[in-house]
Amino acid sequence: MQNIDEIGKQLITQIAGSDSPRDVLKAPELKQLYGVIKTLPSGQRAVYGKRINELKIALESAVNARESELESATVESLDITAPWDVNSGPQNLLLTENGSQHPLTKEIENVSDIFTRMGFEVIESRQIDDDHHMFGTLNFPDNHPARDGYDTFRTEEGFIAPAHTSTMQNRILQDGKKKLESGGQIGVVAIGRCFRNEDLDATHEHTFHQCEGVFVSETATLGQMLGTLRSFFEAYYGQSLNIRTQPSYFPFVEPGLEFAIEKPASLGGSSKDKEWLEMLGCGMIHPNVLIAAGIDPKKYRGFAWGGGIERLVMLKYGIEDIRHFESGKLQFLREFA
Ligand code: FA5
Repeated sequence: MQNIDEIGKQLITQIAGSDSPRDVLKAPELKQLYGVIKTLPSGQRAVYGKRINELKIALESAVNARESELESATVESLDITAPWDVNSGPQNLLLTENGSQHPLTKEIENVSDIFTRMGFEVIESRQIDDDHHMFGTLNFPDNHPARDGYDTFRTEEGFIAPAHTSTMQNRILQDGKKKLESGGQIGVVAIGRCFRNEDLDATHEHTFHQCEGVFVSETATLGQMLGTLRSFFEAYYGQSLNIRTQPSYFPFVEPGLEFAIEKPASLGGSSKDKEWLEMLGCGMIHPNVLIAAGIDPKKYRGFAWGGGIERLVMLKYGIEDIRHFESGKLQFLREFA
């Protein structure tokens, strides 16, 4: 019995210092101890067997403790930030390539930077909305045919995937009300995804991005709006541009305009045949839209615009089909890496 205690102590000490503790259980001393049972008179076997069992349990728990100690030491020393050398690592792994920003992400950052420099706050638009923000606060009367023009996707619960970023107008106006009341002005640009259930072609996607601008002060004018838009497009395309507007109808602006730029020679325009490219819809914010946000239209006036980001980028880089953006085609994406 004394032998069991001594051998047990020795093995437990060995286990505690071993890098492969389970191997200690194969020690010849243990085999000898187990072998003794057969040689004992039957009266002593039960007591001896019980002690051997206790020893086995003690050794097993010492092994488990040591194994978890070793495991946690390994985890701690693993440096996941260490550079991996493709030549010294395991063979036959796929080589990885550096990823790059999606061209739209890059251009959205570019657009945001320009408006930020002009003094606008830039926010992201929502990706799920409701009838109230899509139509109600934007002066679309109930059952008005203009609602159908937006080809909206709706969930069974009645939510709407926004078909334009104008769904943000009421929120921007409500949030900025206090600024107006304390003598300031509202100047916010909202950028984000829009969704339309319409036929797809080279210039129409079901999912695309828009950039919405909202400006309100006591003295805002249409001239300021045209100046703001011209400055933006000239900064974005890096050159001076000819601009033109023509009347258009949107229930949430009065007057409503379509804003176009003349295709410059550097972007494929011809000096012989002028080509006018419609870039966005815009206008002076309708008094009913200001009223819906609790802003007095007799005291304040504002302008708003909304334009597609993809078409802006397509012109800049001569991209012929809008569907490339969402296609996930690496050949297309690598051109912007
Ligand atoms: C609107 O969406 C209005 N909310 C714009 C507006 C805002 C007017 C504020 C007045 C004041 P429209 O449906 O024309 O307008 O779309 C604006 C721009 O979004 C288009 O000029 C185009 O660049 C882009 N666009 C619209 N539908 C698609 C589509 N299916 N795929 C890609 N771009 C699109």
